[in-house]
Amino acid sequence: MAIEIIPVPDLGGADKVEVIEVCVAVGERVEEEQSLVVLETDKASMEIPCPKGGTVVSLKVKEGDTIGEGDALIELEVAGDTVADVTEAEPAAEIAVVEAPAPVVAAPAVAVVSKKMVPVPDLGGADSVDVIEVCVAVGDEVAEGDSLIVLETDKASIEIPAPFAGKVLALKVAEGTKVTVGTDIVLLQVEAPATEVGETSAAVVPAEAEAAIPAIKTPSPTASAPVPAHIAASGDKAYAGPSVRKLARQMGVDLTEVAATGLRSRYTKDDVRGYVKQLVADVASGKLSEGAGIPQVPEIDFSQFGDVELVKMTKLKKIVAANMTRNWLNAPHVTQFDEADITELEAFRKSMKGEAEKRGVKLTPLPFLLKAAAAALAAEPSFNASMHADGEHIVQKNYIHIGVAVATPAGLMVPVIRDVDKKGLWELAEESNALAAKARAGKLLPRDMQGGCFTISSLGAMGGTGFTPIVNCPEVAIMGVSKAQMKPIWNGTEFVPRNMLPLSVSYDHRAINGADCGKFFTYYVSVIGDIRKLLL
Ligand code: CAO
Repeated sequence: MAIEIIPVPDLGGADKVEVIEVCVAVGERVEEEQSLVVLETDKASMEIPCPKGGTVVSLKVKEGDTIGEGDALIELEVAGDTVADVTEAEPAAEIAVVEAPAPVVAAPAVAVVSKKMVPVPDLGGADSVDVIEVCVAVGDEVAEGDSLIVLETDKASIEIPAPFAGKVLALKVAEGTKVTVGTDIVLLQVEAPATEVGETSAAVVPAEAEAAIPAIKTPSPTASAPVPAHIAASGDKAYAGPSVRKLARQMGVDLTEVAATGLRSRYTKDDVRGYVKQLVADVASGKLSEGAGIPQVPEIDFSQFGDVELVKMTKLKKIVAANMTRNWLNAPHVTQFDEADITELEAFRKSMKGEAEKRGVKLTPLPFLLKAAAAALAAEPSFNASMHADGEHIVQKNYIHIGVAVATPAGLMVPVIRDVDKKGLWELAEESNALAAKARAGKLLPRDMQGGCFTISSLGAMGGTGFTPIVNCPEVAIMGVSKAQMKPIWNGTEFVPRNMLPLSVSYDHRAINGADCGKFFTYYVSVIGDIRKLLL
């Protein structure tokens, strides 16, 4: 038996993502491909499968953690002895030089070089001190000097910095516990030559590391010297450590607006995150629109009119709601409507059904719509652009990637098909089938949803005669497809039955003017009406 750390695999470009569900428990036997955790970005949720079978020894993440590629997910006991044991059950500060685990499916190997325990340094005489904040989580990369924990005496709060850079393998303290000099704080995985670390004895901080830990003096009650930056005066006023202030700065949060819930009115990272979450929710629900000059929708107690129940929104639905509000408010929308005659297209598509079956692919109108969109984007480049953030430029794109809106149980997702102009109809059919299936299974990766130039939202299978889709910013246009139906069309001498497809195009009027849309749409409709034009 051997113990392996299963890391977060390639997340397709996502940097830090949130753990929204841990699907396994310590002691549980897991099979290969069984989901370990569910991660959620602002675009999608994805399940991370176990690359091999084994028994869960320990969990390295919990719900709410933010993790990235290569971070430890779980410790797994597997058959075989190819991987060295790196469990926490080993003597904590004993230095082990172990080989990198054998590569697992789609996951980068974690090279554990050595482990060092970081203890509480000299506290300048303070005895038993409260841990009021743990600033790191298992899997975090810390740089030398980053705060590990915050201690609090009755006179001051003290941030204990990491004496060296490394990755947090295990936390030895928790908020609310008491520590004293020498108490273990965290076990760090550090990269150092084996010979150097091999000499370090157990439970003793290396001399060079100890030297790096400043002796932190607790100010005496009468001290009049300026309070060091990492020591905030206590009292009635709420205060925050550097890590919390840094987070607040990164998120553009003014701490004076935030309610502090930590010990002795101290701000915690969760206070900052909670504040931002609430803001987002308020924007999505319209509560926060007053400040933007938009009249607020009154909050009503609907139970006065009849029976009601509150249904929790999924995180994805909340994100989609916030994005829709953002896009609707940022892009001045215009929507234009037209109908395309798809009588010939449908006849051709139906004639290809047998061939489609042989290829094991479903040939709907969608690949044709995609192909025509690529042709129209090339013909009318103002549609294949984005507003530059500087407000002074347009970003003109020389590639054609098109998103397809897919309704999934968790909410709306828009996977992107790349280089639509270079792909054939069969390839587009296969790819759109596969991406829609992946979206519905909650398996889309961030890279599957990035880089779109234009979006097609097809409600054709459901019905409707037309709708006004919201532009998927920073794209500048989106097409809405409704249900095709036979209609009597005047051909100049008589009414003839034609299969008419209702289409709408919403565009950002900052980037596209009405005449551009007229050209784009007319060309699009003519190509869909006669797909031989795609060959020209
Ligand atoms: N008119 C008439 N019939 C249509 C049609 C249209 N415009 N579009 C598709 N159909 C038919 C298909 O041909 C298929 O019938 P057959 O099997 O007889 O050929 C049937 O409807 C079902 O198609 P489908 O939905 O499985 O496949 P699709 O390629 O048309 O669409 C997808 C794929 C992913 C776009 C769709 O399933 C989906 O999720 N649509 C929802 C998008 C959405 O929610 N948009 C709103 C976003 S808010 O702006």
